[in-house]
Amino acid sequence: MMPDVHKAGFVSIVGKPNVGKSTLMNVLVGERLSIITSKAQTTRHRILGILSGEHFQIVYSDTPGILKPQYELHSSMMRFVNQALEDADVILFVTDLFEKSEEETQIQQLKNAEVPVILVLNKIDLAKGTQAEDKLNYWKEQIAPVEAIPVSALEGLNMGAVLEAILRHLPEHPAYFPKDELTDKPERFFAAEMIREKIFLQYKKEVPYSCEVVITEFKEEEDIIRIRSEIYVERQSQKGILIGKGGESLKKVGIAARADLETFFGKQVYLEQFVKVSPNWRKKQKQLGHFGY
Ligand SMILES: Nc1nc2c(ncn2[C@@H]2O[C@H](COP(=O)(O)OP(=O)(O)OP(=O)(O)O)[C@@H](O)[C@H]2O)c(=O)[nH]1
Ligand SMILES: [Mg+2]
Repeated sequence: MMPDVHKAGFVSIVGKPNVGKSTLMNVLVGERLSIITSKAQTTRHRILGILSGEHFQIVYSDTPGILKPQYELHSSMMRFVNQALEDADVILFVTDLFEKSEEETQIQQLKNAEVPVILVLNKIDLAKGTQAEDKLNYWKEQIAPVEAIPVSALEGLNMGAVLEAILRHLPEHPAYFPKDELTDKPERFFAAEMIREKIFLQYKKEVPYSCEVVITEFKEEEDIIRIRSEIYVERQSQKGILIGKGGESLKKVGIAARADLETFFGKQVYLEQFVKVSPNWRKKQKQLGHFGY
């Protein structure tokens, strides 16, 4: 690359739920911006992660996993995916060893993309025999990507190759954001997400999916941040599960979230949690609007 050439562009990370998109973005950016859990549909928003070098700026978009919408919430999530695809200068299509073949529409969309598609095959740390090679060949045949890279985001394997591939296809352009900017989301968003991550990790079945976290107060004082959070569930029975006997379960969420918040913000955190019921919020456009979807 000529030293006086500057490259910049939007790189959208898309793929099915749970393939490791968020893990990959966090490693590529070097920050814990997106929450990660072993459950599908952890990410519900488009989250920018910006990596700036002297001669480049990569604006990653982590996105929700692609699925067939069952609720209004899912439709909003898929709108975030589509917006990220529309903005993309490069598409990072992430799949893993276990993902079954995509639907035909998905394949056509990737095949006909007007921008370069880089295929990232994740979780190769778990590959046996020729599994990774076979999957790579399958995807090369299906979508003819400009590059196909086997990686393990979890173990940081082949991350350099992904960065180099992106830089090869990034357009010449001045930086879009100030070079010290990391993301487009406010502090409150990350606070809410960290609490939601603990809920995803701690509860089973439909409870995590029925939860939404809203930060109603975020007051930064000299040596402490005071955060007031509201956790919305869809039914009264879920409220009981979330809080637990004598408030024990919710307390655990609070302790785990607070530890992460303190690391993230580098400051002591005082966290208040309130649980509320918003019947069937995932199906209600107006309520979703209030929640930022
Ligand atoms: N073994 C292994 N596990 C991984 C790897 N990358 C991610 N994971 C795990 O896969 C699970 C899903 O990771 P995420 O990064 O949340 O996946 P995602 O694609 O963002 O998922 P959604 O947000 O739900 O669409 C987590 O349990 C990760 O720890 C990898 O390279 N190897
Ligand atoms: Mg994710």
